[in-house]
Amino acid sequence: MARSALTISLVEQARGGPFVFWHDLAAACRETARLGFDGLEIFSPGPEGLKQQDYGNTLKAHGLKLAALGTGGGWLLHRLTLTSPDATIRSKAIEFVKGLIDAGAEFAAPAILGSLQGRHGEGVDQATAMNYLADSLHTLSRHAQARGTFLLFEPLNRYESNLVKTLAEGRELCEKVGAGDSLKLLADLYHMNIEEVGLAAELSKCGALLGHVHLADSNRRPGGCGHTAFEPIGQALKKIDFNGFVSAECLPWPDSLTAAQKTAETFTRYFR
Ligand code: LER
Ligand code: MN
Repeated sequence: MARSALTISLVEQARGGPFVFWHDLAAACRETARLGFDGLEIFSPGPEGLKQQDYGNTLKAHGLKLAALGTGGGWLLHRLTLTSPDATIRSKAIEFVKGLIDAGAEFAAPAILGSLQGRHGEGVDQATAMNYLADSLHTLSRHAQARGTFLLFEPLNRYESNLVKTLAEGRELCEKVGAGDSLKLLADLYHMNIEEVGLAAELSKCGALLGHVHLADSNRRPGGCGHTAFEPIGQALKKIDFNGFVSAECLPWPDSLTAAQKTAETFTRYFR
């Protein structure tokens, strides 16, 4: 059965982005637990910034699981990517992700590789960028496996990257990397709404390769506040026995608490 999660950003520079809660981890945990969610996903400035938060104990005190750790702070704050033409930047990006894999592994939670994947153009052609990406995923998923966890790779819509936009392309890349269970796909319903022909059909094709879902409606507002049809999506996840997190990476619209409540209703109705 799918598990439910909300998101929090601890990165001021991500302001305006799709996270339910902002900055106050204790308050976010309190509300997340009160509404009956299973876990919380954290977008942090990186391994060092995360260490300053007593996040493990705070989550535990509220009976919550760490759902996943985002790595996009490495791009947002340091302009690191795995496909930069600059080898020093690529290797710093790898170290950044490894640090978050290690942090997540303490709580059996995966790290997410999303915006840190970068894009082709500006000094790196498509084939080279895809090779850099595949090599990095190989290194990072092996690192995750050695820590007893796995890595999540997230296809992004055309306005955010030009490398891997659909789940089919994501599946192809995972096959090429050949990392087995240590590399899984993250399906972000907002990106999928832009790129896919059919959401439920594409989710069904992922089977056990699907590791995590980002839940947002067509407009990136909380699920239930746009025009995405969640019924067939929920059914598709049930059919593949999805037991990962459906995590609300959505705008705090109209405010954080209402977004959390709306997500709880949508999750209970379609995904429980
Ligand atoms: C960004 O749009 C996104 O969906 C994140 O999960 C990627 O880091
Ligand atoms: Mn996402």
